[in-house]
Amino acid sequence: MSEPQERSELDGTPVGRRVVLGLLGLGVVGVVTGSAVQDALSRLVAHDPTGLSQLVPLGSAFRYYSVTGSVESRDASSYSLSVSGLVARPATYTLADLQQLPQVSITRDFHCVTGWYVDDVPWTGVRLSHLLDLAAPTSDAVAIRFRSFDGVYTENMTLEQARADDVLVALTMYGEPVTHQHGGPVRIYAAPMYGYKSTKWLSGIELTDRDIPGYWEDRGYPLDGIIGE
Ligand SMILES: Nc1nc2c(c(=O)[nH]1)N[C@H]1C(S)=C(S)[C@@H](COP(=O)(O)O)O[C@H]1N2
Ligand SMILES: [Mo]
Repeated sequence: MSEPQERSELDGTPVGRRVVLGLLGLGVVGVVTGSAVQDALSRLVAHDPTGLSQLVPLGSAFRYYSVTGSVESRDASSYSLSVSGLVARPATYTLADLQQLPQVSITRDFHCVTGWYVDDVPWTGVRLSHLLDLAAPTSDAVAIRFRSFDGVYTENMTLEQARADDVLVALTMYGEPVTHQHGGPVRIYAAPMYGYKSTKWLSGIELTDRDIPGYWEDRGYPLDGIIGE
């Protein structure tokens, strides 16, 4: 597996990492540092069949990910979300438009495919299925391509997956507007799927006639990304 290029913006160094690495018999402490160690360890644990992951203190902290260095901030005056492609009614939503649509709350564990997770994260937002209903996908539409205003990140999902009740265009996290670091003002939260499916800094929802691999799918991550599969 190629080295993921996710960059963690988390500077802190968890206590006990060397101990943990030692426990796992991993001899690479000298050649990797900082978040690289954490990511390597996360991946190792994620794929470790021994159950050691339960002993390792990786849970309960978000890592902030961006595949680009820094991302411009957008707020109520500069944010917009387009719904386009194979739809009868293309639309562009401001943040206020999204806030006026019916809001749904979900609390779930957040799982990155590299092994870290956070328990019981509360989100609110508009069901993606609601925006899809408003857009009226044509009969050719089978999938979605998400875009980010970071200018680089893309994601994909089948229309069927996107219509699940627990896939949100998320506006709040922990009861507050989604912060810039977490992909605000608007990001996807796709509860059934690993974190990479939850596009941050969401700018576009494009209906397509095939499931086009996104940024991480092009780098080997599963096309579906369902947690546990
Ligand atoms: N635009 C964008 N969205 C993204 C990513 C990214 O790098 N850029 N990383 C993904 C991955 S791999 C994960 S685990 C989550 C992390 O969300 P967080 O940064 O809020 O913790 O965002 C996902 N969405
Ligand atoms: Mo991730």
